[in-house]
Amino acid sequence: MGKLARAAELLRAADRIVILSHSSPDGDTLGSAAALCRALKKLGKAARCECADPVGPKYAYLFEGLHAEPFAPDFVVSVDVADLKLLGSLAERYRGRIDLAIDHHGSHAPFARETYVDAKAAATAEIIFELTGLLGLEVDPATASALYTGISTDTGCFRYSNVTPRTHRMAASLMERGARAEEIDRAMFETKSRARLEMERTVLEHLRFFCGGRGASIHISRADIARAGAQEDDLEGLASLPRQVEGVLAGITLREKEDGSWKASLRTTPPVDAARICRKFGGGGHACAAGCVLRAPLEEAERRLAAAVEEVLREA
Ligand SMILES: [Mn+2]
Repeated sequence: MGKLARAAELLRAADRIVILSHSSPDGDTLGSAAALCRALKKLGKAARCECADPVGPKYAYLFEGLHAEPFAPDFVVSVDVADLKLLGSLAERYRGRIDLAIDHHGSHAPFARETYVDAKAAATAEIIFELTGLLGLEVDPATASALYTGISTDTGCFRYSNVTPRTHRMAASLMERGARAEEIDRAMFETKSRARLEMERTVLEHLRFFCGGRGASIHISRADIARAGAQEDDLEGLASLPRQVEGVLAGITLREKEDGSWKASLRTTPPVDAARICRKFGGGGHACAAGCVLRAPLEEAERRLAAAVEEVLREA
């Protein structure tokens, strides 16, 4: 397809629309869905959002006043979903029934009847904002806040390399339309649950350095998680902690699995290649972020990974 105007045309022709977000939803898939839902309702259509996983309290404001109406859809659109399997438990229900996919992942694996991907967009929310213009709609404050949420969360609050001048112009334009930027950014980036802070305290107690401070590791045991009362949400991004330390090129996070083995997440900075190290242990991933599983007691798992990192650093 290629043209966003075509996506607008398809949506305009539909009457009862279901909007799908990916599982383990983030601010972009939820913000995009909520904004599109509000826009479609303004056009007098029936619309509702669906996601395989519950929406965390942090994102509840996106859906305020949006009541999930029961109806049989005549059109299904996914937002920010790069692959059918990312729909989680909804994948089977909607396989072969998705009319349109709107996404910004360069790695998008087509699954919908028609697809619009803009890999230059920092967030799917940027595309949805453009789409509201094509639909001839004025963005109201609630919609502006939803779109701003998508853009801000997918850019790490405008810090990542995906940010373009267009991203900032859109954010400015959304603020002019009533997006509560300061409040949203505080909720997304400054606020932590008590359980999350407890987890940080615990993992920092376990923080160890090796290779003269160029490597660092932490671990998260099942007992630690239970003690903190932490949910999966509270653990998000913990693996990036060790590499945040000045001078650290390789950060290792070991998380205890149910069977007692340890899932390792490596976060590295060039010249250390995380995927290469993890492949030695039967895992894989990207150059800067990779993972593997070690069936060994914690101390041994840590020692083996540290040795692998040390070997790579010696070669570099
Ligand atoms: Mn996204």
